[in-house]
Amino acid sequence: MFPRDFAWGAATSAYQIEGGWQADGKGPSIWDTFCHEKGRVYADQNADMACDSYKLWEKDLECVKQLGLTHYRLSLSWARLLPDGTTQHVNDRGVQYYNKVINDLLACDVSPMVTLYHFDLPQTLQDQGGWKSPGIATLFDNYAKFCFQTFGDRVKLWITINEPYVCAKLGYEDGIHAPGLKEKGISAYVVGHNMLRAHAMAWHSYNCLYRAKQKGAVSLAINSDWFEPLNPGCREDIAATERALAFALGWFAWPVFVTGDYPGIMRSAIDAESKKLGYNGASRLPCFSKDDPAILGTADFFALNYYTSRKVKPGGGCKQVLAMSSDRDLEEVIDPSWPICGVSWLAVGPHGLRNLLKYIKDTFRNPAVYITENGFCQVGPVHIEDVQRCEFYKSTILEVDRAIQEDGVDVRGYFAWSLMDNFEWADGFSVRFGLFHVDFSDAALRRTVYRSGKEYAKIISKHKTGKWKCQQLAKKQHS
Ligand code: GBH
Repeated sequence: MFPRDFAWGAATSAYQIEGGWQADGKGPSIWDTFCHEKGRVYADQNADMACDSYKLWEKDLECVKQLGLTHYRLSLSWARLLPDGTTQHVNDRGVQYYNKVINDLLACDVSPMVTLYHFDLPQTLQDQGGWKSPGIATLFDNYAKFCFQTFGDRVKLWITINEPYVCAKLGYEDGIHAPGLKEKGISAYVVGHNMLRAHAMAWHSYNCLYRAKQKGAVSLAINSDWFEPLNPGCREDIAATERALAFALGWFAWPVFVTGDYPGIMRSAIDAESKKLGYNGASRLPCFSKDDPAILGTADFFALNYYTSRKVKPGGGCKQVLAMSSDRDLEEVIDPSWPICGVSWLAVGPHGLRNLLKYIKDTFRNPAVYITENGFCQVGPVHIEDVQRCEFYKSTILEVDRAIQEDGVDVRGYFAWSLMDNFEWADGFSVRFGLFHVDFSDAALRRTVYRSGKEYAKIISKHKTGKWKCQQLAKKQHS
């Protein structure tokens, strides 16, 4: 029982699939640099080639068609379009590539959802300070306007930035994503701040310059786990859970959807910790000034990337170091009954997605929601008959159905991560999220559907409605 015109999608991102890292005038990105350093990525792998989608796009399109998707979410490589990051120099062959992808999708009745930034900053901009520098917001805005101008006649769903949380925390706090910095307790907040400013500028540009003509919608993709108290009767565990949600979902959703500023819980936790450690000076969590673009209201829908759940209790406040983990001060527990799949962080509590959707409805003023990523991986020997992942998709989509029918959440679409196996960041090719298997040892990088891909196609064909169903029916009647 899914709403009419529900979007049934799958997602990928440029660096994870395209390869062609130096092809046809593309500039390097921070992920090219990061992967070419020793010891950064599993087995020192890189995505110089990846799924070679820059050359093999038509193979990807076959996969999209085989699943019967109504939507395909992809990201643009900033450095492929603008090799030095600025609009001073446009790489026409990059433009041609994405034009072909978008046009081919539309020719098959598949709507593109396009992400402008999925972790791959042009290296030249990193060299000028990257996301730590306030000037990045204007550079991003220029890039965004260029993309709206070039592709917006055909693209109606835009994501500015994918997972600012991951960029900030894994890139600048933990150092396990590019650019690999470990400036604990400081830089992640600055980066998150500049990402919000950049996102808001781009949204305002779309709103003022393109919306009337192009009639699309713009948001940012926010990732969050579902959190619940370890002991639901314990006040400290409940407070820790609120803190966990504020530091993940709230960090970006609260400013955009509720107040234009960070959650109070987050600021007071950070400031209290600064005081405890004798850290003087301005709040480590930056403040928005009157010169900043208004942040509140800069999303036309809620884009959620959801993967996993945690139980939470207080951390005990005993770490005497400057770090986000000290600010959050909590301990996360995985319920042993939640199925795991080989990566330490991904345990599936199928109820988590439904709960998070309900929480979003109640906390962020009942927005239209697209689940822009959700998935389950396999690690180790490949199983084309991936029964566990079939179960995962069935039970998860059932939870989405319940969120819509029973909780009244306005969910507009679901995007599986990912269309095909690809470069899983620091885990390289060792972790497979695809609905299609990619044989990375085969020169042709052959794509083969998994059983979970077939299962997802079945679910889609059972539920899809609207123009897609009509067109299918029309085709049937003609043949
Ligand atoms: C998404 O992030 C990304 O958008 C996508 O590109 C990626 O391929 C997909 O997930 C699958 O991972 O290593 O223990 O520090 C999802 C959110 C948050 C999940 C950070 C992994 C790392 C935990 N991610 N988390 S750990």
